[in-house]
Amino acid sequence: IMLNEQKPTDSLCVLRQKQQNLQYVQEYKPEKDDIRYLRVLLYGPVGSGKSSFINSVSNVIRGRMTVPAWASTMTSDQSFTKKYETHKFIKGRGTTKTFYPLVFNDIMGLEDGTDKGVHADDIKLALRGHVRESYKFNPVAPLSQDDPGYNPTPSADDKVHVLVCMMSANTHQIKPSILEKVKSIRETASDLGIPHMAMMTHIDEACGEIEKDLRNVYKSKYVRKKMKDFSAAVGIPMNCIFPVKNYSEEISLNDDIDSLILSALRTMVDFGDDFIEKI
Ligand SMILES: Nc1nc2c(ncn2[C@@H]2O[C@H](COP(=O)(O)OP(=O)(O)OP(=O)(O)O)[C@@H](O)[C@H]2O)c(=O)[nH]1
Ligand SMILES: [Mg+2]
Repeated sequence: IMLNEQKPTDSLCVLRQKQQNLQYVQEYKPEKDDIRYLRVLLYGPVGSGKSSFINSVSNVIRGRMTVPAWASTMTSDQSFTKKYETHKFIKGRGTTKTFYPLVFNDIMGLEDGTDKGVHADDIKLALRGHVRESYKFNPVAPLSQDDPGYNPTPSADDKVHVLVCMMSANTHQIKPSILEKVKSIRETASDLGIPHMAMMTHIDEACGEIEKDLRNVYKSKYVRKKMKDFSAAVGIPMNCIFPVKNYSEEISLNDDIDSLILSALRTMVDFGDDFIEKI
């Protein structure tokens, strides 16, 4: 009998890896009685693609395009997202409908300057679970303990299990005041033992070769340099920074977009789960 031994092509490898990561993420469940959800908190400059990433995850995890409800359709220097909101993803349909035990929190963007955008202190409070659902951020003052939006007694799954910084590859230079905020948030996360990783978005807009073919991402000197500079500026190691392209104008799913999103997602699940196992 002749074995039909075929050398897998690049495409096959990418597809197989994507399928494995998808299954891994879809089947993930925290193994702790008091933790129903693994909670990921996204933060980063205005327009970096936080809300778009949540939409993208929804597409990937559900295996179909979903209504892009949360991202802005325009670019502005002011944050489109203004509230603290938990996003869950529907699993199944009709009577068997539930949610995946992986949730994302979206927040207002970081802006240059002191009284603009989300306050770094608010992100620190969110890490500990003190920010209530639907709290509307106030750029002028961080959440105070007597505000109804303050939750004095967070449960184990109100707390953040993995913190993710979103950066756009399509910006010339990240403003020093934003880098300072990122650094200070990073320190707090590290004091709390919360894992921190980063994603570089808008890679398609930053580099023509990537726009042509997303698989050129690991060959792009430009993106690599962007990631290195960011890594050096805030101290997030290179192997914790993931390049992604969000679903923005596509009308159907795309394996190359999915596979980048899924490698980042799988690492988020692993990092978050390590933290959950520790607490
Ligand atoms: N080409 C491209 N466009 C993107 C990408 N990510 C986001 N966008 C677009 O960038 C714009 C801003 O994206 P949002 O997801 O609203 O950004 P955000 O970080 O939530 O911004 P704020 O809520 O304002 O802080 C939208 O028009 C998105 O469609 C990407 O990877 N590639
Ligand atoms: Mg947003």
